[in-house]
Amino acid sequence: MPDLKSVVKECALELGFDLVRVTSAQEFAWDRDVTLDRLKNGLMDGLPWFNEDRVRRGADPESLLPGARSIICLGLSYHQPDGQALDPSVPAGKVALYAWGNDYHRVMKTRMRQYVEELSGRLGVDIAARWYVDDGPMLDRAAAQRSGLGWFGKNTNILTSSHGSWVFLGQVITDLDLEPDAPLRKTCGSCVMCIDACPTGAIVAPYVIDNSRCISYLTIENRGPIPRELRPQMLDWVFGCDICQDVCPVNRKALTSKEPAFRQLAHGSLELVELLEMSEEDFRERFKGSPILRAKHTGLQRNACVALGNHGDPATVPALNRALGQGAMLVRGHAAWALGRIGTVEAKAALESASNLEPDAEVLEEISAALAELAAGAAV
Ligand code: B12
Ligand code: SF4
Ligand code: SF4
Repeated sequence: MPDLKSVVKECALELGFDLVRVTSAQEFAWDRDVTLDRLKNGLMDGLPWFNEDRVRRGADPESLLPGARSIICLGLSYHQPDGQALDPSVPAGKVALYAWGNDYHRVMKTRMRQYVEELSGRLGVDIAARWYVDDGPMLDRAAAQRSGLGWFGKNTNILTSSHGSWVFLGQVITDLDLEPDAPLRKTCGSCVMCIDACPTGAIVAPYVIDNSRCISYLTIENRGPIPRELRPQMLDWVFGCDICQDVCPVNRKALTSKEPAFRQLAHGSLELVELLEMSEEDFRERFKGSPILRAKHTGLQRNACVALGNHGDPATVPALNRALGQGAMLVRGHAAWALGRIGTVEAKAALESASNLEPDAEVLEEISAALAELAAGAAV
């Protein structure tokens, strides 16, 4: 007769999860204090929903499920071999690997519900449970670390021996009394490759991200303009960023995801001019069911402008000029910046003509800054 924990684990693996470990439902007191400190020091700035109350609730599983005894920590890999190559002569923007397929919140949440039902059936009891995957106050990484599912990398991601950091993390908080697994003893050692590789300097110290410098925040969560000084450092990322994971040696041996829902490579990289010219309706249709919707239509177009400015292809000036004339306010401002970066005679003429017509003060400021850069010869 298999013991309770074996049933819990076998059931998770049979349902397709790649990793499963168990920790107690005790408070995450250390992680709570570290996270509250980060909040106080402005390192989570830009995420108004990530507040003190949320952190306190998330660090206390008992407050999420009265009578909680254990947390079953689950990992689902989204690692894919390289995406499809686009024609190199067409400027394209990169999408972080986690967003190449269907939205993981839905995929994993559905699987977790099935898991709780199946487990209740196998155990012959109606287990009390609540489950989360990046959709509640739980500190997902802290739970994964304490359960030994993986260990904290200096880029703050949870690294696993088998699947690297390319895993989504979920937890089932339950009233089942399970023997906790031990945390791993692994560390990054003296490696600092992710810190050196981060183009915006967002990993301000080992294990510390400054949210408002991270390309992932700037391209996905940020609803306003992207700070001008960070734009050149964002390279061609239009949704999320994988640089600190791509360089990580632990990820070299990561197994590929078995999950078909993540195997939809259509969104590996996106044609930038197409993004810039996409209507709101087309945007919703094209990215239906994808995490990319989170950036919103104007957010993605803003990101496309930044990537086009960094590509510097003169052939994209007409499209940027159209965006400067007809785009949303946020897009017009970033189109002006991109034209300034490209800096051809046509780009300068487009900026000058828009400076006479533009009604919005913030966009006018972007146009003036772009023209001033050109006058200084910085971008020509
Ligand atoms: C807010 C958030 C973001 C923000 C802010 C990032 C940040 N600073 O936390 C932004 C938008 C930037 C972001 C980006 C990404 N995110 Co995010 N994000 C979250 C979210 C909602 C909360 C994270 C959180 O609690 N942050 C607070 C800080 C303080 O936590 P932390 O950095 O983990 O801090 C811990 C460590 O630093 C550690 N620590 C501190 N000092 C020390 C010292 C030593 C020696 C050690 C060992 C540890 C250690 O203790 C701290 C407390 O636990 C979680 C989902 C969730 N509900 O948990 C997903 C989550 C963390 N994100 C995830 C992903 C996939 C990403 C991206 C990879 C997406 C992408 N490709 O663009 C990037 C990665 C960027 C990066 N390098 O972290 C996954 C990570 C999976 C994994 N394997 O780790 C999560 C867990 C979602 C999920 N359920 O799968 N994210
Ligand atoms: S996701 Fe990109 S910007 Fe953010 S910390 Fe990693 S390398 Fe830096
Ligand atoms: S790149 Fe090096 S320091 Fe960064 S998470 Fe990976 S092993 Fe750790």
